[in-house]
Amino acid sequence: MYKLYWAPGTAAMAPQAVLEEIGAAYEAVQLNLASKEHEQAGYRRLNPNGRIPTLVDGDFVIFETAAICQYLSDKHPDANLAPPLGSHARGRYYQWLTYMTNTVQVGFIDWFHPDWTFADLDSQAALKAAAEQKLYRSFQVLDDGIGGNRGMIGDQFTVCDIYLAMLTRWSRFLARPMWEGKNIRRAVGTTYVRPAFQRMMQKQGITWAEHWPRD
Ligand SMILES: N[C@@H](CCC(=O)N[C@@H](CS)C(=O)NCC(=O)O)C(=O)O
Repeated sequence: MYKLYWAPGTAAMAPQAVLEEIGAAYEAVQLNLASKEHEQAGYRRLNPNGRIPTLVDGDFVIFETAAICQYLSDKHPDANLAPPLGSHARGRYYQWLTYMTNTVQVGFIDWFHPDWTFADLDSQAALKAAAEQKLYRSFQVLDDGIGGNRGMIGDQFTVCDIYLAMLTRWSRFLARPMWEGKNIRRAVGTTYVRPAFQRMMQKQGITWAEHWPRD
């Protein structure tokens, strides 16, 4: 049985949605961000960065959200959450997942937590402003990448779509949320209504509807 260390609305959304998609049994271990449980020595032995999420699979421990999602989808190929190895679609899947984690997610971290990089307030404000502009450019890249397709990887629902939905929910705090991109909005609109994604949100005690634009 897997064990997922999580906190509501964090990057643990994606691996928990993947666990729900594959129908695997798992124990969800909630960490209290306010009391900084994720920074304590016991958790740092699992995740030396003291970040959420972490997955434990027997005596194997893995951190980094995108890595956990890929590990789980590879272990459960029947769930069909990744294109076939060696296919162009698989290459595209790597491209978008890498872009979302190493560019977009990092942009969100700079926007939400400029204090993780700079101590002084002026530098924090400058980083946040720059991150926001970079995020808007990356939202456009994602929207153009989806184009007229159903989701990020053609018609196939993959881990990339789950990741995109997670990032989109985070963007609700920005002046121009990701759903302003019509292709992102269409793609994510088909993800957050999935029963697995809904179960993840229900288990995390988080919502979607009030953040989503009304037509
Ligand atoms: N690159 C890491 C980033 C993880 C990360 O920064 N997680 C946030 C939650 S979304 C966290 O641990 N925050 C701790 C805090 O706010 O103190 C990953 O994808 O797993």
